[in-house]
Amino acid sequence: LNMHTALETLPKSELHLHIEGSLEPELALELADRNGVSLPYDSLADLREQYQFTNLQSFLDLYYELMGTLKTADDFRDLALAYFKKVSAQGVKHAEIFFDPQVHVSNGLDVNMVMDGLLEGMHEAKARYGITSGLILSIVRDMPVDTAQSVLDSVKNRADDILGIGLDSAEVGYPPHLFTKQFEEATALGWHRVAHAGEEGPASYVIDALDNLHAERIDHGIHSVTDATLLERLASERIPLTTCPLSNRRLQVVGSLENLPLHNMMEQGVLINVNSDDPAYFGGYIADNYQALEGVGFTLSELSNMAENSITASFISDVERDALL
Ligand code: ES4
Ligand code: ZN
Repeated sequence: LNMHTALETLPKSELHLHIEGSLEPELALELADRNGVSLPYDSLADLREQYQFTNLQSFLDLYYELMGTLKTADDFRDLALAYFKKVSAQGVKHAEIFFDPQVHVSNGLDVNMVMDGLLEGMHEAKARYGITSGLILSIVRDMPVDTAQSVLDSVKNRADDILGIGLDSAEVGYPPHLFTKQFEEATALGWHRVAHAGEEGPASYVIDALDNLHAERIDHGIHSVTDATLLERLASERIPLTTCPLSNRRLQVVGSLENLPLHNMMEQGVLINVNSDDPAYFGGYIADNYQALEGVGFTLSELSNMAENSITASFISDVERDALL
């Protein structure tokens, strides 16, 4: 068994995946055509040239624009199924996937329709590929707080269809505590709590997410490395970091993969796992992220450890988890 295949077959969970970030350019153009959405690109080649990002915002601009091609429940089902089909060949047994309802609502869609489409795809993925999954409603932190509150209000009556609440989008200037009330309400609904922090923002935002949102996992979190006390806390409280190597490189959060502080944080006892973030934008799905780390010297034993961490860090029941480990 060569290394490449070994990394594809390692049983793993994906815990940091924006389902809209799995929208491949081909599908975006097909949906634009089908749904009568006009995009300022003449061709696939023209669109492909837009995927050169200099920071988080330069990516978000394209990501939000292409999200506008998603219009119907079938579009969301097809999007989810295309993702699950890809990762079914990459060892993924379970996925906890983000969606950005505020953006869909601002595009005129009904959040319940979006969820129905995604849940149908997730249900079908269980039947076809045996992959279990859950939905994380992610707050888009650079949109007005009342738009976050209003999507929460719209889905409260179907709280069991949602696994958790998240926090994503442009980080700097939008500290976690702005959403304390929404995270409290989510907790009352029985949802788990995660938050993007320490991607472009500082370690203090990670602390903010832990103290004020009571986040159970931190998405990215790599800037935690600048604060030794925080690293000790992440280790002792067993707060996993869902890291995304290809994302960090493509958004120039790090100059090169060698500069990612993963070894450092693992040595301090922080639970690190590997994810794709927005695979259609960053040059690869989850196994490609494992392979990229292998390319900069991570051993099979370290990578297996991270795959095992991804299952430990998931929100599935102990019974389901034991079956995967
Ligand atoms: C995202 Cl890479 C990343 N960071 C923050 N928010 C996001 N939403 C989608 N991808
Ligand atoms: Zn993300």
